[in-house]
Amino acid sequence: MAFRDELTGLPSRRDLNERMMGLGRKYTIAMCDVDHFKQFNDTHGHDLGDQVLKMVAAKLAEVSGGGTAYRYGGEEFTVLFPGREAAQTLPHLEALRASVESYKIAVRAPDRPEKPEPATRRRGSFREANPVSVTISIGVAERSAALATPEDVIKAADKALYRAKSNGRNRVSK
Ligand code: GH3
Ligand code: MG
Ligand code: MG
Repeated sequence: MAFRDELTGLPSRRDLNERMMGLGRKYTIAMCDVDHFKQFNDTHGHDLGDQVLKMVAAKLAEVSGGGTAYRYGGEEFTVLFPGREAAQTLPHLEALRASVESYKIAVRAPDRPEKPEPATRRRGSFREANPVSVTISIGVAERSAALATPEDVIKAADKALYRAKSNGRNRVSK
């Protein structure tokens, strides 16, 4: 239905599907997934999880190297690079990965702390001293004779993403 994802403002999977129909013979697809995001939600709450997805989406939207980012679903995103070989996209994806890793997320202090805070410290103020961060893993694949359709390339990028996860996460794998 919607071409734009409500939470992140990124174009949606439907838009990606339309775009994939008109691709030429050369393109690269990256599948990006937030690391240990279930644990993040469990620790910090779903609302902060949503803020994290917005932050990650904002970084993805600004990816360099001619890529366009889409929300594929949940905490998974796709970056499409028309006319690019995978090797050309790697520095841009690495910069994206590093940018997410270095982003510090302020955690709101609990509304009712066990120990009352000094009056000077306002309720709900941000605890800048203890920021948290997230990382993403990225799998990359390019169109080739063996991977002739966008579906083939997405599957290969997913396999590369799986390798990025099993090799320790917070990395780009080809
Ligand atoms: P991995 O590093 O292997 O990717 O682990 P993971 O925990 O990120 O993977 P898993 O697939 O187990 O969990 C994905 C989590 O993403 C679970 C789900 O609650 C969360 N999630 C998906 N969509 C949203 C969303 O829109 N908002 C929030 N806050 N969480 C979401
Ligand atoms: Mg996932
Ligand atoms: Mg994940």
